[in-house]
Amino acid sequence: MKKLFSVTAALCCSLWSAQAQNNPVIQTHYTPDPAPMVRKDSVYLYTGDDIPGYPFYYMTKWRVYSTADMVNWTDHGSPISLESFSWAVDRAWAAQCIERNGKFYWYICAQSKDNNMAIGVAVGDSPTGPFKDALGKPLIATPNWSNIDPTVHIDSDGQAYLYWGNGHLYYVKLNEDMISYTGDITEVPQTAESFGGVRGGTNNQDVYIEGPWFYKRNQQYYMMYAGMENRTECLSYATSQSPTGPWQYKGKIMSKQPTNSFTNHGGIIDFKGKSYLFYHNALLKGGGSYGRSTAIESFTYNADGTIPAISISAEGPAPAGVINPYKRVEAETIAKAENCSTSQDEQTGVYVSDIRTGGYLRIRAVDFGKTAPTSFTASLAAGLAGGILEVHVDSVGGTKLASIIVPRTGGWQSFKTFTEKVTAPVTGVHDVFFAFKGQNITAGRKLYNFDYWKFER
Ligand code: FUB
Repeated sequence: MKKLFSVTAALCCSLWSAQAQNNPVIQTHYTPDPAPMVRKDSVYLYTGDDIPGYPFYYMTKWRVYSTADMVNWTDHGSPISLESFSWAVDRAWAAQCIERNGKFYWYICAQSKDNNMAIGVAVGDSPTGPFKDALGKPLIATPNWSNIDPTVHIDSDGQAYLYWGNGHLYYVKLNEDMISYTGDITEVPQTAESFGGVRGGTNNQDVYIEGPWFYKRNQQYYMMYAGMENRTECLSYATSQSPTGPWQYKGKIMSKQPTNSFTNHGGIIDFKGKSYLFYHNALLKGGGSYGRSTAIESFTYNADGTIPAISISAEGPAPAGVINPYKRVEAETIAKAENCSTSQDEQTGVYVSDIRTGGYLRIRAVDFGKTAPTSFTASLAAGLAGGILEVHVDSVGGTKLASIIVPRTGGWQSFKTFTEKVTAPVTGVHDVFFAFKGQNITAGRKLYNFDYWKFER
């Protein structure tokens, strides 16, 4: 009941919701090809890692994030990269992770040594890894450039299906071990009835391009995919009464939207009673068709199970929970970040790095409860003195709660905890802003690294 009250309070608090601008949801890295996975009370988000400025999708690693509230995302770093797959040479492209019997299977695609694209699988004991190449070789390695964009679903009878493909859509039935398959690779026939059109067909027809997302909901199977309109990818979908078709084209989900990206690639989940579409756009500062970022829209299925047309928004979803500030919160749990990035090392794990003057972190829907905190603690590391961490609520220039003047701590990776008094009373649900400031700082130099924070009372 108490939890329900807090969530309701969070959803009703206009102070922070009015200013919210969540999309793209990650601002510290470029995060294309989002693949969400619901597990218990959290959503895990698996993405690629774009490097804008490159003239193609020359990508080298994959990333993982998680959230319990759909707005504050915790960065778990990059557990796998091309280096994790001895057979992979380039193009760390779209991927999806799924759980079976307590193990996590992360299906990826990459360019293999024979210059084709191939699908591999890494396995881990937790959704954030560590992960290890399960086979030491690709799972799908036909001499084919179409072997990209794996999507996987385990049906209610336990049979798992792996779909994938660019231009062509293929599937296999995975064995229970999830790292082998039985039977032939089957190509799904493409017709106007199944996917809106055929490649090379008339210009006004939709067509399956890539990025399939296969799932089941209320006894119906869905295949969302990147279709094509005006030389740009849209998101379209088909449904079926069986996991292997026949598929029936149902139309476009995301069409003619100003994403600024040639590609689109999505995933759909239900979480805490709502439905969410994950997709990518090129709207993060410095982005472009090779600098794409995950964005999210919530939506409601029509009564007959069809998916409505969905427009992109800057706001994204509303909070589906609150943050407890009296427990350690990782600094890399972020709704919005400016002028900073994240890094990881063996000792500390992931932390907020590359912090520059004028930047900030926004954490949404922080529930201070009925009794105000008296002190604030942060774990910070600085190779040079002069940085200041200010804590505000409601906006980056809103009421100041605390301020830490950060001395040299012995190095940029030498984290020390600092505790300061809270100088203004705060109760209830607020957005918290960490403002990055400095005293006599040469323009552009980094201030400090930030590992975690909490309030005490
Ligand atoms: O990110 C590289 C490729 O671009 C993906 O594999 C495709 O789905 C498209 O998004």
